[in-house]
Amino acid sequence: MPRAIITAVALLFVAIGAVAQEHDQSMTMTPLAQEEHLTHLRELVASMSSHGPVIPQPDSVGAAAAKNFTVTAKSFNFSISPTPFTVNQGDLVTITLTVPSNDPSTVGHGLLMETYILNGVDCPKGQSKQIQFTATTFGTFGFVCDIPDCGSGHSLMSGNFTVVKVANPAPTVSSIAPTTGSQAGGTAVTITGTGFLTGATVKFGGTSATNVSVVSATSITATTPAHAAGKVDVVVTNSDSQSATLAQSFTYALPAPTISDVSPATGPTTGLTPVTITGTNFQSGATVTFGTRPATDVTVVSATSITALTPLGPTSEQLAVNVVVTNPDATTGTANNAFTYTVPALTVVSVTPNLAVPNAPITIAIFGAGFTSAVSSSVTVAGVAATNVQVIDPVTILATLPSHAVGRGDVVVTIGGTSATLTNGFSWQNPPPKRRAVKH
Ligand SMILES: [Cu+2]
Repeated sequence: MPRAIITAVALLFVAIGAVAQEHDQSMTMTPLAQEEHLTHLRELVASMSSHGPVIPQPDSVGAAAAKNFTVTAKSFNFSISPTPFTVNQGDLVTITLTVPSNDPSTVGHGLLMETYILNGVDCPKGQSKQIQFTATTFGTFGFVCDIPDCGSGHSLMSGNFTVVKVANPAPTVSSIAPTTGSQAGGTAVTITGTGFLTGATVKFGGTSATNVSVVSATSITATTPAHAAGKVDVVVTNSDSQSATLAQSFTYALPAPTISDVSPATGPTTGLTPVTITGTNFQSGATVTFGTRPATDVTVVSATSITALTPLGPTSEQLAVNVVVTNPDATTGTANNAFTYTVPALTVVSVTPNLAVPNAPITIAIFGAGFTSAVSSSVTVAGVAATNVQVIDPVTILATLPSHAVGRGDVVVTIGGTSATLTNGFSWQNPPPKRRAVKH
């Protein structure tokens, strides 16, 4: 502002003070005159100031440091202790404004400051007033006495307050929990990262979150806004405009699937039973499990129908299993004990390997059906008991055969009181003689 204008403003200021002094000191200004006076003082202190964009006062104070000053207003200057009248951005500033009881003024003085004390605080003689704010906005802030009739030296009462800009590191966002919520919003989430400042805002897919609370520099809690289904970016923006984005980190999920029917509801533990699952909200790409095993040939026919082949059943006696549909967005629908496996007739189909050299133990895999660990099982080959008999699944048994002479015999699997035989299923043979050069 050109010096001439400052001078003119100052002269006008003096003139107002002089006019006020001509009247009875007890006469108060009309509300309109008071407002005009404040407007004028605000213009004056603005002309004395140079600062960054005004950052509103935070809801809760998380100040970097507490800075206390005593500002003694007297005819006709401000004396400030300690000096300089300077703080760092983010500091919590407490000003004790006092007017000595022996001050020559009759009405005391006041303090009006650009940005921070825009309505002025008046202080009668012999009293103190406490003023507190967080130095959110950096820069130089002019201040004046806001009582125009404090005396003829009133226009001398001015000064500057300085807030040193503090460059905060940009925030970072490392995680959000939970990572999924309803399209309707309302999911309470915790965002973890670094450098969060009081007053930070959060957006999900460009829409502002609600109930944002900066718990600490590394934690923010918030409530998700409503949003269409899909993955969205989560953006934290600090009060200094620096922001951090965790891309595609929150999923607005479609409603979770439900299962109302599994048909047929039974099938053998050998699996491969074609079933139709009826329900709601099935998404393309959904997967299905029966107990602990994934179904095969899963086809999402529609949002309400899935066809699949059952997997192998359990080897235990627990033959009723849960059926679970899992959508690609990780939501699940469960039908408890919706499918019951039946144990088919005990059958031995094949043995791998089915021959060995004599006089050495060997482990074989026996394939068949109706295998279960619910009752005890045993295996004999050519009448000799195998050891380490393990039911791996309803169609696989592992067993170790002791060493045996050349020969062959039946493979017999006994489970509970039932046996099944693969006739001449295993043989011991000497290796073929070493080949000599073939003569032609
Ligand atoms: Cu004054």
